Amino acid sequence: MGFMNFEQTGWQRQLCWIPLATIRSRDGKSADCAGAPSALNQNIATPRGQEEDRMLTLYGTSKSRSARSLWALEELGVKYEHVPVEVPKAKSPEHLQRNPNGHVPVLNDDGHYFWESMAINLHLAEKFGKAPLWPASVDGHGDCFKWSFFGMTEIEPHLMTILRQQLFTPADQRDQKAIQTATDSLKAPLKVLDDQLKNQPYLLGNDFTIADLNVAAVLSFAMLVKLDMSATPALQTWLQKCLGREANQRVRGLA
Ligand SMILES: N[C@@H](CCC(=O)N[C@@H](CS)C(=O)NCC(=O)O)C(=O)O
Repeated sequence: MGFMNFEQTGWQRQLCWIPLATIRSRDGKSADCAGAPSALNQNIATPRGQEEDRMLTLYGTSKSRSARSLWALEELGVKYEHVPVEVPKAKSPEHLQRNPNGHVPVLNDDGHYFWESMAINLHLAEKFGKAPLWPASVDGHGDCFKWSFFGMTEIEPHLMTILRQQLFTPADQRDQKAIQTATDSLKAPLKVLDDQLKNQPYLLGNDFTIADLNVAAVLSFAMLVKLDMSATPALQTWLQKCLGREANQRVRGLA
């Protein structure tokens, strides 16, 4: 079988998009989403050309898409505060002030609020990253945008369809046709990735960049649904390598 053999963590129990959790939050008890700060990374990187006196706060539990922004922060080694807002609290009045969509993650960068996980990561990479994580050239930046948007638009929606069906819909109510359509729709973009990775270790070449982080973070959902990726071995190898990075492993230990 071509299933990825990753340990499944709290995601399955606490998954961010779990409909019941969302319904519960909309039913009231919304109130307070300000958890106690749980993580203060001690590795300090400074924005290029500035002294480090600004404050970064990332809102969102690691059992949500916030994991990808926490991963970016950990890779960058920036000092940040983590407020692990849980998904059912994302629609609370307090959190809606941070993000009118009522979603996590949200980044507060010295009073400026950013939302959308990929935007957060690209912003962080541009501001705090150095080559190779954030490439030196403008064309390299374009490649990071390209792969990140590709991950969000060509891959994530199909994975979410499968995930909602497989993990949150009772077996006898699953829409098998929707699962099959989503699985079929993934074949082409996964082959694009596999082709890109056949002759080079990372998406842009020899080095891990924010593009790899963003696409691998999206594809981490594929493991939760045990997607068969045996037809794309180069992609499998790359995904194992990316998700196994120390910075990502640290995130799995966060609230
Ligand atoms: N496109 C957004 C999606 C964010 C999103 O949907 N986050 C989920 C958690 S993984 C959420 O906050 N859901 C709360 C809700 O729907 O009430 C991103 O990538 O940041």
